[in-house]
Amino acid sequence: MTTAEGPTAAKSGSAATDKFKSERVTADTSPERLAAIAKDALDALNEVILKHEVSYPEYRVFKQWLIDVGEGGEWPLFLDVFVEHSVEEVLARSRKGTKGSIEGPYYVPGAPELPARCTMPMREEDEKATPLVFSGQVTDLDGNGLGGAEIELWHADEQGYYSQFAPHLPEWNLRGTIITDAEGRYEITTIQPAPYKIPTDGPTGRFIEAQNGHPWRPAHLHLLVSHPGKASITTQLYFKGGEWVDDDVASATKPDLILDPHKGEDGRNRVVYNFALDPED
Ligand code: MBD
Ligand code: FE
Repeated sequence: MTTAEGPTAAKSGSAATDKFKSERVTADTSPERLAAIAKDALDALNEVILKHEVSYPEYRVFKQWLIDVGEGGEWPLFLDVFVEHSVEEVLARSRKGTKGSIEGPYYVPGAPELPARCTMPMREEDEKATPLVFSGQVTDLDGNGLGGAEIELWHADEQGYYSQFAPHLPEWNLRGTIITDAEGRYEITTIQPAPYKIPTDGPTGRFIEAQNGHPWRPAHLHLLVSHPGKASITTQLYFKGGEWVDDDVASATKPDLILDPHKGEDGRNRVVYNFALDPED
């Protein structure tokens, strides 16, 4: 949805690009490995052109689309929706603990610290959504509680918007860094987010339309759980029976990551989910 004060593809796309560029990324890839990956990537693209007998007009439209994705700041969005799941799949091969999922384009480090029992930063009147009380324990692979673990939690509001990527929201709305208690436990009060619709007014939206896809992700919570001496886990949690859980445009759901909240006596939805962290790589 695009409203006067709501986000647009161009605005949230360039915000995601600006955030990404401020991070300064590096990788310790050897020149030999880089050369092999670059060659295979180019071979794959050329293979598609030959297979489909791509014409000059089609080639030029492709070139223009690539330019549009860059100018609209949509590379973080496009890549995280259509490619990141494979990178996560590779990482998951070496992990035994809690299942991971993709980070997506809307993580922001440095969210306000909150105690183990807390309410997420949100607007007045409880954010006009179903309250969700999310509790559990962070442990190592042997089940030992990890006190002082950090749970970075970020998610969309009931309209599907993320703070810092939609200009009408307070800076840290629905973003927090929760510190577990001495036993690794936490109880976080937040709200149930809505499904997320990829902006359809930009080049990523046009791409989705062109392949007859839909632009939806199921409602989800994003988490990054970390503790000194342990491997951090970036993951997402979804809601049982929710729309798009079985058809995520970003291919990022897993059976282990689906919550089944139940209404408590106080009318709030409650759910328990525990995290087990692998040892440091
Ligand atoms: C999201 O909220 C998201 O999590 C991903 C992966 C892509 C676009 C929007
Ligand atoms: Fe998301």
